[in-house]
Amino acid sequence: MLGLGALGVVTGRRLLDLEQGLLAPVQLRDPTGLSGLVPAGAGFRFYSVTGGQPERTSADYRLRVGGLVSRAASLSLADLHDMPQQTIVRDFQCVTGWRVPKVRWSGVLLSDVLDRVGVAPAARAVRFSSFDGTYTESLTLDQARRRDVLVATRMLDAPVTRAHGGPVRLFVAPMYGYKSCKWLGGIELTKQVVPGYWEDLGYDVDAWVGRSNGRGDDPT
Ligand SMILES: Nc1nc2c(c(=O)[nH]1)N[C@H]1C(S)=C(S)[C@@H](COP(=O)(O)O)O[C@H]1N2
Ligand SMILES: [Mo]
Repeated sequence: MLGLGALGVVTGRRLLDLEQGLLAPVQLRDPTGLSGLVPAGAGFRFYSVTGGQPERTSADYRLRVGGLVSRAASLSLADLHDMPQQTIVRDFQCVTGWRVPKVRWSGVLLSDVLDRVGVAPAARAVRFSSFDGTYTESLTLDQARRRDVLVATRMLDAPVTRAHGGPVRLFVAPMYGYKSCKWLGGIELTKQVVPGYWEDLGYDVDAWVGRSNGRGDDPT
């Protein structure tokens, strides 16, 4: 962990460079810059656009679900654990090229979370925000309803660690890793897709593995 403090500084500096337009476009397409070089175990790499790892304990964690819904909710970890649990085993593929084969993920279907709050007829998309205060992502409502999109509380046969976005992160199996928002804090139903953090910086809004971003990866 010693390296991560220094890494935060480097990453912060790098984001400053991004904001000031000092990096060439090709570097712009390298998500999170240097933080992606940090191995995070099991073949994963550690990503955080803020350079840090925000913390919520199991007791104080809440997932706020609102926007175009009939019953906005604030779900605790216990609420999520009380819902039907789903497990899927799928590869995890980052758009920069690394892939972790056959990762086991467990949690609640995003679709079940949406049913719990009641999606309003006008809603067509879902927007996710991280409690890191910066990262956002989105899906169309149809994508969000897929059976391979999880609000994940377990990953690699253990509770999702803080570094991997715990206690709760999104896992969007058919899409590149940038869709899988870490430190998931909010879900908002919206009229249309709002491009997320990396999409504002040039990545495809649809992030299908093997089809988007001009990459020829095998679908996961
Ligand atoms: N909040 C947040 N979520 C995020 C990111 C991030 O920087 N911040 N990076 C994304 C990218 S590009 C990838 S590949 C995965 C990496 O997950 P990991 O850090 O658990 O390996 O998280 C995704 N979710
Ligand atoms: Mo990524």
